[in-house]
Amino acid sequence: MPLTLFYGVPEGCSFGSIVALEWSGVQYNLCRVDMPETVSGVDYKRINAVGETPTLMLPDGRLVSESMAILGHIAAKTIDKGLGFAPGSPEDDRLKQMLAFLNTCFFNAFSPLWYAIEHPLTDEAREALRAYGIAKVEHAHAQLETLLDGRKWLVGDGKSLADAYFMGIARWNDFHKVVDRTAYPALNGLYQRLLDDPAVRFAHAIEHAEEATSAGGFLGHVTLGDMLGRLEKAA
Ligand SMILES: N[C@@H](CCC(=O)N[C@@H](CS)C(=O)NCC(=O)O)C(=O)O
Repeated sequence: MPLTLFYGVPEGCSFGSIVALEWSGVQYNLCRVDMPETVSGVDYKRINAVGETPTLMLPDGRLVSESMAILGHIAAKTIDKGLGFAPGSPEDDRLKQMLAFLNTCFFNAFSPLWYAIEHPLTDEAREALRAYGIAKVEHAHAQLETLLDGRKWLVGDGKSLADAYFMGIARWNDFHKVVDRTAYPALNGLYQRLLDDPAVRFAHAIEHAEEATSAGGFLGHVTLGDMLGRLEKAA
């Protein structure tokens, strides 16, 4: 059985894992998970106990959750393709640093903005949360601009899985309309470069349920019902 990625829509952070699978060249299926309904249901919690996407099911049926674990798994399998690096090498240390920053600081900066639109709040509370979110997103952009320090890519001389994950989060700025990205030239350059990437275009099309052109690894969609059936058979 090929790899299967359970990805959340709309606007999920699973986006980076879809891009990573495309870049990796491995064969994989996708399973679409609607948020917040399906993702919080009892069926999906058999795939991901905490009710979050993404989760990657491996060919032996093992489930790997958390973007950092999924990207780490793909990186380890793609060292020969330059997407991952030898453990302990300077590039691997930088990859882990960038992924940790993106997952804890960059992703987290948007949390107040998501909360403000997803929960019933007074106008005053919503405004306070939005102001807090805006300050956090501005700060995280400035930090990432510093970390990029004029580089074209987050790690080394070419794209890595950190760039895949970056793209899935950075586009949230367009959804929430926070910063003018051109005020951060290196970050904006990275974003614009990735916008033209076929795997990024593929992930956008998948999210929007449009016709999507894969580099070749995508085998098609499977349903949550199919996957739960497979889990039962394997048990
Ligand atoms: N720490 C997790 C966070 C995953 C996460 O927050 N996923 C969101 C989508 S970006 C989710 O599934 N939310 C459930 C919901 O919206 O109900 C990771 O990095 O993979």
